[in-house]
Amino acid sequence: MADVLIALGGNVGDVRITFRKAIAHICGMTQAALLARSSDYATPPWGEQRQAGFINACIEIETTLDPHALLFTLHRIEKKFGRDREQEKRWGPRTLDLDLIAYDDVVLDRPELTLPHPRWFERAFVLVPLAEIAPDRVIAGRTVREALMHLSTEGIERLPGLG
Ligand code: A4P
Ligand code: MG
Repeated sequence: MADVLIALGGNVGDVRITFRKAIAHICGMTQAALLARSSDYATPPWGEQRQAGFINACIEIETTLDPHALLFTLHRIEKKFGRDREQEKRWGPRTLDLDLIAYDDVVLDRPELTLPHPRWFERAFVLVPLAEIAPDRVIAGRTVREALMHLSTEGIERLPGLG
């Protein structure tokens, strides 16, 4: 069993409902157990700033799928929830983005799959939810908590549960 951290993001449609359904699909389609789920956070758009604010969250799962099979499944789930990679810009609006942040301590350096995620420590919208569920997890030699100390969390707001 591998212990995997996945970041969820989106800013088109009812993103919190999309997350809820997507997490159910992730567990169903990857034979995974959900170990932890962060709160949802409202986050200011990063990269391309002229777009709607995002919702972000992180989950920790345990799965038997290998990293490539897992990423393939995550891409299928993104598509199911309306993501169209052909039509979108990098860092632009999207219904659902699923990024693999870490897969056990596996290190991979390929364009189609880099592990740990090459930009995980640059993004408060990933680290704030991640720090809620796995503050002491060591990724590429540093803890999530330590990485977050170097970033501004301005404008990031934890949202109450949907009930
Ligand atoms: N790929 C390689 N390694 C990985 C990995 N570890 N996990 C490849 C996932 N994918 C990986 O990914 C592009 C390609 O990277 C894939 O084909 C995959 O094979 P992508 O997720 O489609 O690309 P992207 O999302 O446009 O770019 P990137 O660099 O992942 O950036 P972001 O940060 O995900 O950009 N602002 C806020 N507040 N919240 C957000 O969630 N998201 C974005 C999107 C911009 N601004 C945002 C947010
Ligand atoms: Mg992405």
